[in-house]
Amino acid sequence: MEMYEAKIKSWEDSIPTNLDKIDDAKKQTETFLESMWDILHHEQTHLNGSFHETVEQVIQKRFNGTTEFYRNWEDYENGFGDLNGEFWLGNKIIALLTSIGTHELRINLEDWDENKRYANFKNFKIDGASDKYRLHISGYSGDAGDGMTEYNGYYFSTYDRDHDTYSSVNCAADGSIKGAWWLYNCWSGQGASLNGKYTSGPSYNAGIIYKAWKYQSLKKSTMMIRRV
Ligand SMILES: [Ca+2]
Repeated sequence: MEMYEAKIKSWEDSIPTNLDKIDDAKKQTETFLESMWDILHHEQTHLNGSFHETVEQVIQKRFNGTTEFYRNWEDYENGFGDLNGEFWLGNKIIALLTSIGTHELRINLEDWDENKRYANFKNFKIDGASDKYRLHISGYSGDAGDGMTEYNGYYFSTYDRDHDTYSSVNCAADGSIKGAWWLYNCWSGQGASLNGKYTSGPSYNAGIIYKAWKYQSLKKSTMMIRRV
């Protein structure tokens, strides 16, 4: 999101390169993150029209396909979409937000018949750009099934950046996925792919996929993080 870019840039510029000043760097990072959470909280409050005791930051929201999610590495890095509609907050900011402290992830899902399920993860964090936004996730609970723990430790991939472990194919660009995710093998286990190209109904090809609950694509998904 453009609105964060200036802030991130000023934070990056403020980090000392001298290792003797590593404590200063840590302090500045913490201060920066506090201010980012404040900004995000204001936005969420503005959007929701109410103030929540617990700050939950939505990092992904999809419900009608108006925002194209089949996008490249740079778009996923910087974020895209509309905070009032469908969007991906951006890997850069998600990595920053989860870089200090412990964060939970909650995933809310809905199918085309308005059935709803959820999945919580007690620990959620993604590494920075130099580590290809590698995922760290554990501690599942919920009623959707655990579609995420299998991606723990894997890198983020997009159709133009193949970081999966399947050598002959870029899974993110494969017709059955067409998404951007922490992919390893194209499909295995109870895989999820919540950023797949939107479908107009339940489909086995692309779309919002969360196989731990259903093999066919879903209508809606929301991913949100919370500091604990
Ligand atoms: Ca590959």
